[in-house]
Amino acid sequence: MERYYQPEIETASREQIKAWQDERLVKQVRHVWDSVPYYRKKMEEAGLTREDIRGTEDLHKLPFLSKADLREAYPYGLLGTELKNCVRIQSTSGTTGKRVVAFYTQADIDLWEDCCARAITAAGGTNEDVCQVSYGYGLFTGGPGLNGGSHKVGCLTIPTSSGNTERQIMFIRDLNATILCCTPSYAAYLGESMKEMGLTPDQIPLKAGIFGAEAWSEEMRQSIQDTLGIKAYDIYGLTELSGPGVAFECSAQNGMHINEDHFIAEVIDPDTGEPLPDGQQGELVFTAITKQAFPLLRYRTRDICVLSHEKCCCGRTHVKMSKPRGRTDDMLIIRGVNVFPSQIETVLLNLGYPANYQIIVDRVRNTDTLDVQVEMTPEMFTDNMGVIAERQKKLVDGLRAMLGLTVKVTLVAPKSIVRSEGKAVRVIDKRKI
Ligand code: DLL
Repeated sequence: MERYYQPEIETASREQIKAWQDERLVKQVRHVWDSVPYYRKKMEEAGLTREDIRGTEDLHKLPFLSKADLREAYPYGLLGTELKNCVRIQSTSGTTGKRVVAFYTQADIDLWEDCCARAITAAGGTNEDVCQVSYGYGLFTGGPGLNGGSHKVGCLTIPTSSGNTERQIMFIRDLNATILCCTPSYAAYLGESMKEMGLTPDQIPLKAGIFGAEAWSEEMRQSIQDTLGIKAYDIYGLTELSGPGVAFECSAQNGMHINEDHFIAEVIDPDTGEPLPDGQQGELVFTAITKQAFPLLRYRTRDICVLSHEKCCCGRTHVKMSKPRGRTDDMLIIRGVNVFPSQIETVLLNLGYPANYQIIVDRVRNTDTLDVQVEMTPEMFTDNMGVIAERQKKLVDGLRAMLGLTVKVTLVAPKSIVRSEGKAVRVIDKRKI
């Protein structure tokens, strides 16, 4: 039987959801107009006043916010309340430019943790469960968000944070952890390590995993489920909007329900900014309608996905987003062809390789080159060059069929690609353009 953390919200009628969104959007726009001069100026430049937004039908009139705005307004320019009302900051792991700093009131933390509690409950979590949170704790939102959600559900929470793989496995086994929260790449690494220790899925007490913070393919889900003997659920979110739990997967495991009582989702054409209908792929844009301290309106996530309002068998009524296939900014353009790392991952896993790979992009004599370094499993490892060449050819053929592009494949020895404890680094782009 499907369980919900907040059934009256999660299974509300579409009319009710729209009514909440209409009312909250109008209130939020007025609040932002009055308290965030940076955004008010953007609205004025678009010829809008606070009275022009009368409901969700008017949402498309509002100007977009982008990461560039967040950098420009750093640190306090988008604050929606007095600093004395804020109790926490979190920050992105951004490697370029200024970090994004997001602010939270206690009410913002509460709603964020509620969203994470919905995700844990959807994955089957109850107060009888032991939930090991192996996302990083600190400025990264993964640890604190799932930790809060786990408390709300009443799970016994093990805040291991990321890293120290031996200790992770010790706690899973000694304390009978039933739910594991971490990035999918770290889950795969934990699985690989347990297998090496001779543990079979039935000797691992885990029953479910809540994995997100990076793109991962269906094939990778299958492989993690098989190694750990669990059901693996996707969870999505971003620091700018609170953190994990903006959307989460249910028992149907085919897309994530967006918590629409807090976030209005749109998919737009990334080039023209025009909203796209259900089923069409584009960039995901969110409007936070309940958050006080960091009330972002029409924030462009750069994540590429598809929305679906189709009825879900789990009983939840909130719109579903597909697994993001990547970000507009991690889409590679190789000799004019669009390539997402997730497409490469699909081919590798379908041909029986583990999700340990790295994509190296370069430009040699004005031509883009793409070298996919793929790790062999210990069982595959051989020094027979003929066998290796044959395997590489199969991979090149598979990738050509998927991408429409001939790329180089290099098979490398087991354990030669660095394992990640947080978000995996899949692409190294050496082009200087
Ligand atoms: O990654 C929040 C999070 C923590 C989500 C733990 C899920 C679990 P940021 O560091 O701000 O926040 O990165 C946000 O990560 O825009 C996506 O590109 C990517 N991302 C997050 N979840 C998923 C997912 C956290 N399930 C950025 N699938 C987002 C694919 C994801 N990409």
